[in-house]
Amino acid sequence: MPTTETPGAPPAEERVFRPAPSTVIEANVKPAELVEAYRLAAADHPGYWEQAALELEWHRKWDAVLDDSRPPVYRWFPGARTNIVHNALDRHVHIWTKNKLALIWEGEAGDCRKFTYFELYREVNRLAGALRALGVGRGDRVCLYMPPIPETVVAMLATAKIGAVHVFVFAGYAAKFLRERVNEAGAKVLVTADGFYRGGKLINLKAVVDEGLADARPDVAETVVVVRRTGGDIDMQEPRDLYYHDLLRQESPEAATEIMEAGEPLFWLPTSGTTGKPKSVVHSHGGYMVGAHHTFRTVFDIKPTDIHFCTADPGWITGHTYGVYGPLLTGATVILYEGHPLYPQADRLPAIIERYGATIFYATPTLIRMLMRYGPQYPKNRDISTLRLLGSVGEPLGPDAWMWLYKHIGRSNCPVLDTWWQTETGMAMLSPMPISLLKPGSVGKALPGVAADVVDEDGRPVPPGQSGFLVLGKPWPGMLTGLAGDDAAYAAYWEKIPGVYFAGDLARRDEDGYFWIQGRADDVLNIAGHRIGTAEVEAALCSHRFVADAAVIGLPDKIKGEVAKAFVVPSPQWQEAYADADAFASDLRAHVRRELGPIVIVRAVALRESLPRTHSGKILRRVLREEEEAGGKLF
Ligand code: 6R9
Repeated sequence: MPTTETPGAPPAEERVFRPAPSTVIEANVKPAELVEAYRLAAADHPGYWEQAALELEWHRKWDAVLDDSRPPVYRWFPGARTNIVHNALDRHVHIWTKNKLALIWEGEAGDCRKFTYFELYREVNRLAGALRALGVGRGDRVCLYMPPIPETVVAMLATAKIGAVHVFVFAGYAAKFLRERVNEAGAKVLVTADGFYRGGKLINLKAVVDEGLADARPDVAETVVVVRRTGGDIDMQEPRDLYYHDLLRQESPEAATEIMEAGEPLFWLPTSGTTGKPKSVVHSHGGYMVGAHHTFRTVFDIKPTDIHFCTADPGWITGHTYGVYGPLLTGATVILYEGHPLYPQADRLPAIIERYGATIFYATPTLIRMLMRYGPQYPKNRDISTLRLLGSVGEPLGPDAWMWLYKHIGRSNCPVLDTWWQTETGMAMLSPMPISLLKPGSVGKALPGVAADVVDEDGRPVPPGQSGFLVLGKPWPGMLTGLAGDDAAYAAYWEKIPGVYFAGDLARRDEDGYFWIQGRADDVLNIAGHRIGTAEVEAALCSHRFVADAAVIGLPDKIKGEVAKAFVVPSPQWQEAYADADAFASDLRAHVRRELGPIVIVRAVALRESLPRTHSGKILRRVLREEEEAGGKLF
């Protein structure tokens, strides 16, 4: 049962940080407005989201806000018509944002390209025209296998503009994965690049495309549009392969925007797959647009002067929602960068913040931990005082990384917004607001209009402090409209706990309604009948001063059922403090015991230089478990 209280539960995090008075005074959503938002959402859930929808332009208004007559299929804004690109791009060309910077891009070598809304609009229109000329139309899938370059944003928007559906395959995925996704999507056109730079190396992306398409279905990827990024030597196959720039040369800078039904698909996106089997999540023009716009405007508190630095690759949901659509829907300026975050120098990201005056920095715990290893001095020679908000997403941040981010990047002056959400949710669901009291390690409360709860297996809410399943009780506009070609898997989200959406995570909620994510339910440890989230043990390990990063799995144990095994990335100075790895390991075991109580037994500790992660940076505990079963590699 996940409802038992964690034995000897860790001393609840007691630190609380208050926003600066200026943050409160200037916030888009001030305290009284937040109270009112919660009140309205509780009294009239669709009414709350209707107000959010009215912040955008529609070609036809909805017949109803929400059609929930056939759960678990929910249709947001049935009858309404729009196109997300109308709101993200077209409408800016008629207002003051026309000549504002939409996109700032920095290549790994420090080369920079900037696009105003007007320039981006014209480029998107050219590609939209070219795609139409290639026979792509409403509902057709276009596969994007793109590195983080401006043309990637152009390709997403051009595809959506003509009513086609973009299916992004992150450029780090191998040929086989690309082939499977292109086949699954039946994509006639694939947009890619010759290559890109990462960590000082030229990556020949087009070679992977050629390999992936070699035995793809014959009716897919009839055309491959290739952006010249590196000018590297590639094999262009006639008549399949066309250069992007050749294609666009003849095209008009004006193109009509296809007017879509709110529920029509905007994109498919394969989930990053910590469990192995990818699922392609489908999002729509109407609901997703409302969710992305509203949360970006309110949670990220976006102002006309903001420069938003989203470190996520555009190929992940974070890149889609808060790297492309959210910023453009709100008329913000967004920074996109190519390459490795620590190359050519460890302070590359602070250098980007300094160079362009970024005001918001949104990153992942993995990235933050990478920066933390440079110690408290980091980033000493960079002026990052333009920052006013920090965000994190993707994994539990943990109090230690939270504090580091708050102090060293935020100068104890910027709220840390730890946002919990998923590819499936499309938009942030749990998060502090800039005016909230902040608790290091917590993802804050459910946002207004989000009905999150912590329940037991039967769907009964568990008391504060106890661990349970994190569920969403009501539909929300950013939600997935389905999984490509798999209705049963879509329905399964609502079946594990009847009637509510189960996200797969375990959480606790405290007396104040703040959520604490404990990790994936699949990863949970069961020690002597007590269920303990991996995140909790990992956070305890990371609070040790010689631990840079940690992952935990369960080992079978005859008496306890399960005990923990820890994989630890030590910080560089550990060898000065301990005689050997055994001494370090026993201190770590004692440390966890002190932090979490005697029931949490760490049986073994393995020291590692790094942890296996998904491309988007999530720890692959499955791989650690497999290694362990195959004999492990204990140090
Ligand atoms: C946006 C994104 C979703 C899973 C989710 C959860 C984990 C995301 C988190 C977090 C703790 C946070 N997750 N945000 N865990 N704190 N702030 O990452 O989507 O790639 O689909 O992953 O990521 O386990 O269920 P996605």
